[in-house]
Amino acid sequence: MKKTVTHIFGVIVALVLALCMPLPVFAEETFDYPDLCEIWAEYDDDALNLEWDCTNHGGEFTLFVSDNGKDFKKLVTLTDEYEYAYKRSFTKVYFKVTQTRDGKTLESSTIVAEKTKTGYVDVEYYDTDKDGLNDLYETLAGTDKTKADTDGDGLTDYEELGLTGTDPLVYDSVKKGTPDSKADTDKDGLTNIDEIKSGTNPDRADSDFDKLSDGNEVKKYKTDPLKSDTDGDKVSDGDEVALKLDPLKTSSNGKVPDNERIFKQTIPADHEILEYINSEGEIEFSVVISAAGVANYNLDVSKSGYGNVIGRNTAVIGVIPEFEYTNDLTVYEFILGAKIPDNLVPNTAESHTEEDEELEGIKRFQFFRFFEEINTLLPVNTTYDVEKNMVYTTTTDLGTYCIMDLELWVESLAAAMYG
Ligand SMILES: [Ca+2]
Ligand SMILES: [Ca+2]
Ligand SMILES: [Ca+2]
Ligand SMILES: [Ca+2]
Repeated sequence: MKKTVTHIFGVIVALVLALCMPLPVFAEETFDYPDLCEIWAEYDDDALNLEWDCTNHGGEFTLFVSDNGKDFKKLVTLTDEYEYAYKRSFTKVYFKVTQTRDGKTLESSTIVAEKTKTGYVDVEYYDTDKDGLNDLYETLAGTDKTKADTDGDGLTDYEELGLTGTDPLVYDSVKKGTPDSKADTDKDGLTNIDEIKSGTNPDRADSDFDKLSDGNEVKKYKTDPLKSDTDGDKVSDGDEVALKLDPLKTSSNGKVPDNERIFKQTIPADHEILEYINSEGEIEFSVVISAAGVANYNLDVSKSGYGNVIGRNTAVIGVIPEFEYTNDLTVYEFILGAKIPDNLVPNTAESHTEEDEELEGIKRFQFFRFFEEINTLLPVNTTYDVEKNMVYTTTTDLGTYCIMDLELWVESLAAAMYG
């Protein structure tokens, strides 16, 4: 019987995985399945070959058959046998098996075999109570396969296991005294049953990731909790609320489209969106941006993909950042600031400062932008705040920027020319 054992339990594992649901709670805690007796069938040569297997072998097996999934009749009783060839004609037929061993009886899930018009026979585990969880899954979860809502809390077993993440065996598993349907698992202001009705995720406070909770969208702002930009003007609902725009109108003031409404916003060097490019003791970048939308939600900051190439130039100092902004939102002005740490301010090369005081101290640091179209770094406007060791560039074009030590650059050029 080795072959059958592998076969049926392989099917069970495949089936549980196919349901795309977390395994029942008991399985996560102990990885211990209850004693099972499960049946499967395959159609071959005009016979439906039924096979079953049980956690504990031996005993007496009774096979039951039904044509409606409810009224089962005894088909055959066998001792220590694990297969049976069913040869009667059918279009749709249901089976289950019981094992009687040591005075105890264990019943399998019901399977249903259905013949399609082409003669192919489809076999599935049956969902007796039609709650969306088939009988095998219910057996594994310990729920009642004949009752859609085992614990009577207003949520079906499927809703609890697949949607709300609540316990299908406990009436008030979230909050004592409150049925799970009326509880608010994700604390977003909507009860679990209301979330199921509105299609939102009962286990995530902000279903559409627009930074407004499902409850606030439905009750306060009347926005769509499943659409991050309800009015379709490219400014997300959360951005509109934060900027005091109207998330239900594409032009809140009736004149300028919301995605062209400019707000001047400062992103300091210690802001979390700059932490990829800033680290203590190195050059620290900061941003002042005049743009539509909430800048720190829409500005994407990373280390540039061109960094490896650009960084080969020994005159380039520090991290090479890249900035992008959400498409369709206007950027009016982008001021990139770089604070040069004290230890980098004194000149390292001594050859040119006497001749050119433009290369003295932080004034020798120049912003460059990488122009992808021509694969070249070109200098861009650079201003200084000498008191604060700050170097700035002002632009409208985001992209890859870097800072070059012009004195080192001149020196490397001279070395290349004169050897
Ligand atoms: Ca329930
Ligand atoms: Ca909720
Ligand atoms: Ca939301
Ligand atoms: Ca919008």
